[in-house]
Amino acid sequence: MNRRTTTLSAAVALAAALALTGCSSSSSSSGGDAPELKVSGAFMPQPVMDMAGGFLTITNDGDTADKLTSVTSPISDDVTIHETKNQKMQEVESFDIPANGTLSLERGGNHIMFMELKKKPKQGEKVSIELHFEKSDPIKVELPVEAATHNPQQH
Ligand SMILES: [Cu+2]
Repeated sequence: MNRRTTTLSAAVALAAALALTGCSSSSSSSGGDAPELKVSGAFMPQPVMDMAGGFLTITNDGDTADKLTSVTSPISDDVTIHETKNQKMQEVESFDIPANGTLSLERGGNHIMFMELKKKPKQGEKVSIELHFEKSDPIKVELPVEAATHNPQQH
């Protein structure tokens, strides 16, 4: 009788362990159905006029694409996202962030545009921005202000 109880509880414990393992492995292998965004390499070159550009890379580790739809910042009420075509920049509605891909905002290409700066940040300061997406929750980013000519691509 004692032996039967032991066997039963062992079986229950084993089933519970299997259930736990099954659960965690299925959720990690499916990757979820939401974008998983990470921001890296963010900076703002020190502005020389009352406008500034912002640059960063957004990496999406999820199996679902997302879109960068807008950017807000306490430093300007007029923040837009721009692409550069034929050396001219123009405002766009959104930027695609592909599933398992990246969106790069870099000098000479796509960028965040800050107009009518309320104050001109200096090198060494930081500018807060908030990125807004079609699907993901907003992400707050601190942009370090670099030299006016800073360009990480040249390194
Ligand atoms: Cu621009």
